[in-house]
Amino acid sequence: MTKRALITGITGQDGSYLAELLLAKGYEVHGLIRRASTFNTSRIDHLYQDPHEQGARLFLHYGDLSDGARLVTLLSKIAPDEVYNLAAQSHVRVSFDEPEHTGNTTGIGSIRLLEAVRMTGVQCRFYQASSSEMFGASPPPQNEDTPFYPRSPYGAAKVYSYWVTRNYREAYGIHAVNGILFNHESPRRGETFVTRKITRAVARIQAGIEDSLYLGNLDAVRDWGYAPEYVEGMWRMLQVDEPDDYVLATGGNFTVQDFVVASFEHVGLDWQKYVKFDPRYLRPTEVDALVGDAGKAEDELGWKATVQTPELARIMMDADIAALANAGTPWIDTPHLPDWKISLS
Ligand code: NDP
Ligand code: GDR
Repeated sequence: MTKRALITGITGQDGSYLAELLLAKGYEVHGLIRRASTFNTSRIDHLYQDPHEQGARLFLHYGDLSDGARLVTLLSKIAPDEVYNLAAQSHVRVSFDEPEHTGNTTGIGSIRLLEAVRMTGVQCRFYQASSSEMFGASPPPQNEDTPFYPRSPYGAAKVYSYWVTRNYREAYGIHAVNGILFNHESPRRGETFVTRKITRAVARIQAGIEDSLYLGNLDAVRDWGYAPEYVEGMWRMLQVDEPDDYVLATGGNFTVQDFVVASFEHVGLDWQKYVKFDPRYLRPTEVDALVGDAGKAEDELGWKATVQTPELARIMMDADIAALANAGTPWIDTPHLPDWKISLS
């Protein structure tokens, strides 16, 4: 029997890798996408199959985590075996600017989806994209038993989603699990997260398109892994018959400055000539250090990260250099606004 999966957030970094993985495993994959005035499917365009074609296994549906009725309709129509809830307003700094929207999507959105599962009675396994940001101010190393101490509206919303996922497991017997994932990155990472912001800028500096990179706090410690490995861990969590919660991490311990140095060194440039400080990128409350202990996932799922942060920086640098070479000079044509440039935060 072909297994059927529903992925919210399929157009994001993780959703795109997970869709690839599940299609490769023979699944029929359904993805929730938001209606936008521009195309927002660039990360999954290479997977697109005309639904009219015989044998198509990828299907996209308009929907939004703020629209509970739509989630109920989709759940009953698709009747998936596995649901991966990856959709979220996922940017920590932006969550301070848009706290209510973040709560509505990243927090309440999860219970809307869980309610859709409960109300329709569809027998499925449910994965919730929980985050190391929930640990916040709790000192490293962090594992499944570390107390939560979120430091942002995003982290607080993820704590809510974590607990409702556990509650629906205990209250209604839904096979629901939390994957507590530490930072994971890739060439598909959104351009405003710090790793991609760095590798994209270094490629452009090397190409002579830009001459500086503005950053905030360089001292934060993160445990950066490689996203394709992490989606494999998500899938493994749902294959275990007894639902449980798992941390995925590399256990590595690097500062933002370490990532900057590795990226500039990769192209033979001195980072201190180009990196400048901009307080706009500081957060009202920072998470100083996240370093994960993924021992439980290794013991019970056989999952272990193999790509450590320095190799990740090289992968992302090479991809950004190649993307620039292939695309030519990526200026948007703005004939009426000759001095206008996009500013990414
Ligand atoms: P991205 O920001 O790349 O993708 C987020 C996805 O959610 C996009 O597909 C986006 O759609 C969609 N989305 C946003 N708001 C809504 C909404 N209201 N309704 C429906 N869809 C919505 O995130 P990642 O792929 O990096 O992360 C996946 C999940 O894992 C997120 O929940 C994130 O918080 C969590 N996480 C991520 C970690 C990481 O290091 N990457 C670590 C731990 C947890 P659109 O493309 O239209 O914007
Ligand atoms: P994070 O990722 O907040 O850990 O959340 P991000 O890459 O945004 O920040 C990492 C660290 O870098 C510092 N920093 C900057 N960050 C950004 N974005 N831009 C800058 O210019 C900059 N300068 C310094 C930050 O202060 C921070 O300490 C990510 C997201 O994917 C979440 O969805 C996920 O849950 C967590 O990882 C685990």
